[in-house]
Amino acid sequence: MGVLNVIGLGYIGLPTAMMFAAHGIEVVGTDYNKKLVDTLNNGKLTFEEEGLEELFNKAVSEGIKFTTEYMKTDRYIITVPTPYLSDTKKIDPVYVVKAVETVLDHCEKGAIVVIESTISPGTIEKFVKPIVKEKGFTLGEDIHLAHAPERIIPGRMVVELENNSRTIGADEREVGEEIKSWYQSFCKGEIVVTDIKTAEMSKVVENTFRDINIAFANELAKMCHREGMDVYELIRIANKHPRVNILQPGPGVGGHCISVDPWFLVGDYPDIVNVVLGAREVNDSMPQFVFDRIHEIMRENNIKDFSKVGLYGLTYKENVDDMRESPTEQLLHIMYKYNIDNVKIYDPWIKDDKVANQYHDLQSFLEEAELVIVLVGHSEIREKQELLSDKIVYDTRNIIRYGKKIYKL
Ligand code: SAJ
Repeated sequence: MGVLNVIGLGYIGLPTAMMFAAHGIEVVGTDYNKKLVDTLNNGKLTFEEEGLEELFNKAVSEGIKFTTEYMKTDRYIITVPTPYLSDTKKIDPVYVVKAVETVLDHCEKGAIVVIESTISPGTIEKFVKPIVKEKGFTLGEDIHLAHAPERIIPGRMVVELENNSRTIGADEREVGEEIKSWYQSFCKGEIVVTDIKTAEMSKVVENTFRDINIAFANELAKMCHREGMDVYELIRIANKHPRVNILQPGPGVGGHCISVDPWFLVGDYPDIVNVVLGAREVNDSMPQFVFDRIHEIMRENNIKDFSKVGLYGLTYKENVDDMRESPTEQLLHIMYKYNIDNVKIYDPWIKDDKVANQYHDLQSFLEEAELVIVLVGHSEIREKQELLSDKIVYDTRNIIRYGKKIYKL
């Protein structure tokens, strides 16, 4: 087949494109963001990840190209964002639709178009197939559609790209097998071929499963707080059961996957969802819970001014530089609503100024803070936690052992 054109060079598209290129496939990565394309062409990465630099170098030496143009070829992988509409919670397929339209304006007859972006069940049927028809193509002859969702976790992207099992959804079996052979160039995990709708649904369901499990842990944390019990001890004990595996509570669920995908089910099945919606609501309530706890702790310690409070961590989880849907940002929004705009903030992974009162080194941040709220468990704070010895610490991640006083979730 011809050159593989990967459309959308974000957190998923970029490593995926590089992985194909590093394994001998001719790849062109396309993104409409010229700045991003220029950065890559200047030999710089657009985000940090373990092993990404090496992969980048390998892909470049194998000839990967980055451009704002779509290629004329017979195979495409679309990895553009899929947000949800804030009112109905349904998927907003605008980027996928635009990408497919542009692909159809460029592609060769018989091209395979794989959508890798997470999409809600039925998206290809409802939004993508009609475009193919409108453009005068015959599905299954001029154009073949498929969905190949990814499963990689930020922080371990490169390892997981190579080792995770994958799903390919294609309504034409041979097309599914063909796409499987592309991914087999680098993927050591099992690759299951199924139909499009099952592939769409499975991706959303996997992230929803995790959301529900985290929500359960968060709900337990609230119960334990009321009872003065240690939720971590409770979960540790319950998890001794061979068929129980409760996840960890925290200040909320962020990232562009787990906090987004379950909403697609809520949007599509409003009369059925119950557990899914409840879990979303519990997880979304955590920044408010943390805010209320900060108040309690301040009262207890006679801290009257938020300028003495420091928030550690801005990213949505540890050791990534991604702030999308981050619980800390949600907490800050709650604070701004109450006109609290003087808390100190620091995150070793966020180098640019993203919020007010942001510090860029741990030492000077700690000098200002009497009460430190640990919101993200970056390796930095795990390793340097002795620096917290004379601080009052509110540890929402259960990682800190040093502090004048330590409060848990
Ligand atoms: N979190 C908790 N408690 C836990 C685990 C996570 O509060 O016990 C929080 C994290 O702090 C974070 C959020 O949940 O704010 C999500 O983090 P995560 O590490 O669980 O997942 P993501 O969003 O980085 O990546 C997920 C993964 N999905 C599953 O594990 C089912 C990944 O495999 C997917 O590829 C990715 O979503 C995606 O792209 O869909």
